Amino acid sequence: MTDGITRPAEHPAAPAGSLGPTPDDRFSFGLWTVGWQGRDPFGDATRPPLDPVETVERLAALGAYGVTLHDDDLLPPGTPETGRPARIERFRAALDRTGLVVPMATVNLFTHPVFKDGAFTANDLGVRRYALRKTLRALDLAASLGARTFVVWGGREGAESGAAKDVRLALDRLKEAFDLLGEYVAEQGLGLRFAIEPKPNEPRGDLLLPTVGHALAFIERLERPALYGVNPEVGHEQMAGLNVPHAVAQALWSGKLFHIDLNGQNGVKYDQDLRFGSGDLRSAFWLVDLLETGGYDGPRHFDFKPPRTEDADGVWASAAGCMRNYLILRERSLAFRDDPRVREALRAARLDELALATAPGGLSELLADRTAFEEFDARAAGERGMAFEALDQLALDHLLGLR
Ligand code: XLS
Ligand code: MN
Ligand code: MN
Repeated sequence: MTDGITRPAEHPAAPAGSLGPTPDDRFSFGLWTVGWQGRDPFGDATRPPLDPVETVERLAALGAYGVTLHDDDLLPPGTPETGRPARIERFRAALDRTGLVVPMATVNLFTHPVFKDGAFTANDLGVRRYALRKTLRALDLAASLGARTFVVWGGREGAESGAAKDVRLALDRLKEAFDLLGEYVAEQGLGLRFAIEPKPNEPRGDLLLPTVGHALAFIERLERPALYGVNPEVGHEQMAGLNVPHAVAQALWSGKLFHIDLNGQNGVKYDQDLRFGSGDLRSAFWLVDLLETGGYDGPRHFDFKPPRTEDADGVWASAAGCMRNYLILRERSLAFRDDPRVREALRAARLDELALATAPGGLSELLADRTAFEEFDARAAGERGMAFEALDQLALDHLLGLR
């Protein structure tokens, strides 16, 4: 019989200091993340509400650089107009005191019953106009707090049944809304860019703009495409069974990775919002490797939910874990990229060849080159191994800390 407590040999502690986050690491957290009270479809809250000022102080103490928010996180619905300035000032004073910044803000278009059929694509015209006005106010709030990015997650833009939503018309309304918001930002000189956050489902049966690819295609149909990018969330792409680093790489390649929501997810199921590093650790490794080597210089934003099993200490342990796991993976990625054996394995896997243009001399040169086709030994190329397995094993060794 086991007593349930394994006692492995003592491991040397991870190098202290190198894994302590600092503001230079650009870690940020949403007020709604650590502030989640644990209310889910089956159970009540397990934690008391968290004061945004306390969140700012705790995050600063943990080494984060930024805090993000929905309009309603700071100004709960029902806050009288006259009560808004005092709440904002109290929050701003905490930011000033701690040096924390607000790199991103967003709008809640999903909690209130008015948004039960969506916001910008609600069938009810009045709801759509109300949603736009609420968002314009949230844009002003974001700009006044110094945010540079405005995330829009279409929380309830979707449907549960076929005839309930004419998707082509809904996309017309979605474009109309984004174009109006873009016009406002440009005319008011708010200095904000939009990051559209895709998600395949939940809370609606099916959501519009379900994946990064859908969002990238949609952006190109807008009047001011340069104003819009994407905010991929790790778990959301995984809910659709997709490869997160691939999605993020395409966003980067398109110049559209304006922001990112980091968290953990175990495969195709409900939106788990686990601590970053939970779930698919290999995918998290490649994602960190991509962000660190791919030229992304935006915030590393955690959109996670400390499980409802946790008390306040557990909440902050969970937040610290997100940052620690990112830093561990960053350290592992650096070790991988620095290893001469890896560089050799990359060459053996012909990654340097992938970097060469396929037909630098253009179409006529390609057509004239007999070695490209008539004399090309397709059989030999088909027989040649690509050496990917050895390369991937090196990566796994590094990820597991064996190199
Ligand atoms: C929900 C989304 C949400 C957005 C911000 O699934 O992740 O938290 O990031 O509204
Ligand atoms: Mn999520
Ligand atoms: Mn998110």
